[in-house]
Amino acid sequence: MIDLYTWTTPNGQKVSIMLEEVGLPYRLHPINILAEDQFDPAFLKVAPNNKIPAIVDTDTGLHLMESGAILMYLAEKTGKLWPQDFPTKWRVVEWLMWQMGGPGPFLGQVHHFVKFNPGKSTYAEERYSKEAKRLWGVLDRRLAEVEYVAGDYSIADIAIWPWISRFEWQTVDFANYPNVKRWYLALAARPAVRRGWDVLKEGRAIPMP
Ligand SMILES: N[C@@H](CCC(=O)N[C@@H](CS)C(=O)NCC(=O)O)C(=O)O
Repeated sequence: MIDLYTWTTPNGQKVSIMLEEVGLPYRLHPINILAEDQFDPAFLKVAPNNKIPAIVDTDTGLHLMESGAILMYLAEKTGKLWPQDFPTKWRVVEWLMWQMGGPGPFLGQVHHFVKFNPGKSTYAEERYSKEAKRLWGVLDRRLAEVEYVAGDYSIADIAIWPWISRFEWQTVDFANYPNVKRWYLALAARPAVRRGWDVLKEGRAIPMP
């Protein structure tokens, strides 16, 4: 059994989508980051960085924070969505790390400055909006070459997709990124993605371009 500590954000949705894809049983522990649940000392024991997502695997006793590490752990535990043949394995790691270092932090800053704090820093709004478009361009060029970012559907797609699902906050126009659109719609049609995206089972619909 996996205990999942999460909230309705892209980093959290990555893990619930993965759990739904691989079919592992899990118990949901909502951590309302707007109510500062993430600073509860009990949560700190599971997630020393005070951020969601985190898991505890009752089979192994391991607790784990950081969504990229959790995706790799669940993939290795189940033998799914992370091909282990050399060097294919590293193409998946490459795009997973790209998400962790690029779309995660930078699209997060677009949400922060453009969506929630407009007018507070023109410099930050311009800088992060420009970076958002650059990152979307990188993804679009990659997806012009391959069906999924690392070839076959993998944890790399699961890491990136929830960030793209917040496109309405990111000052981008899907019309300029046709390959991202094709890929986005393909993942949005997957029942496991739909279930995992609506992690708190609120009946919310995935935004459609
Ligand atoms: N690198 C971390 C980032 C986790 C993260 O930023 N989580 C956000 C929600 S998406 C959070 O818990 N924020 C609460 C806070 O910053 O206090 C991961 O990928 O797991």
